[in-house]
Amino acid sequence: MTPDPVEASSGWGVLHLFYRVDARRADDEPGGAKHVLDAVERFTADGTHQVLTFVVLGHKADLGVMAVGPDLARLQALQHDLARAPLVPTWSYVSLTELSEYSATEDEERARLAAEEDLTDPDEVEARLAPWRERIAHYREQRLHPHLPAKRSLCFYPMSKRRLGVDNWYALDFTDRKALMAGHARVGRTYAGRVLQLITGSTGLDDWEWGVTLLADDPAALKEIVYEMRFDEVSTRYAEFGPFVTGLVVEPAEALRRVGLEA
Ligand code: 76R
Repeated sequence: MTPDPVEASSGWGVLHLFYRVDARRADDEPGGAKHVLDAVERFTADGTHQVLTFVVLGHKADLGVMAVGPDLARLQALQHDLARAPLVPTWSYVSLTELSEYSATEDEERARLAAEEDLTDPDEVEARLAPWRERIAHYREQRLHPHLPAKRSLCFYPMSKRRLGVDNWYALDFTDRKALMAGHARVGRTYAGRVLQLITGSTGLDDWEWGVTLLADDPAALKEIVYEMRFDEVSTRYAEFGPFVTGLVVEPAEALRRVGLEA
């Protein structure tokens, strides 16, 4: 029986699951990979729920599964189905996709066009605002309802904004936070095309405030963007980080082969 769907009023559910292969069980129970492939197949069958599988570098885990979709009950069912495989859970992270509270508004874009490009003629302004609106709509849609892209490498880490003495992000005015985030976004945009980021919110849901999933074909880009952001005030003064996990993104069947699970 399929449980009743549980959908958030805004945003999709995101589950990062990390496992070690139980080598003894894998040897004793051949076909362990099939449990995983069946679970993924069931989860993604509707064409909306998506999975990225990755093999993990280092001993924090062997296999990572990032699952995304509207129905939290379906995400839990995937987690439960995976429990049949010869896998030992090592870590997990729960979050929801979300829109940023700091995105530029149309009035701000209008003001920017006037200030930076001296554009005030209504027709010219409208000619620039139309594609801007379309780009923003597309961007917001991708943030809330992402299509998980196929890049070769990935890193995941949770983070929070600091609340310590004078460095308390939550004690800042919205205007100050917005200005700081604009600086952050400026750095981020220089990585457009090289690094895809999925920032998913987990305040109240898991131990940190956001999950950060970065995807890139070039693993060096993962290191460079995180390094460069450390010098940006939002990270320098206000960021706290959890553990980092790095993996190589591969199709589920191939990921299972690489960690020693046969179908
Ligand atoms: O409006 C927007 O959504 C775009 C501006 C933007 C916001 C609001 C943005 C752009 N980010 C935003 C929010 Mn980000 N981001 C991180 C990390 O390791 C570190 O120091 C930080 C981890 C990276 C690498 C990254 C990359 N960002 C956030 C938030 C929520 C903050 C809040 O709400 O208080 C976090 C935790 C966070 C962290 N960010 C970008 C990037 C990149 C590459 C961009 C440009 C994306 C683009 O323009 O396509």
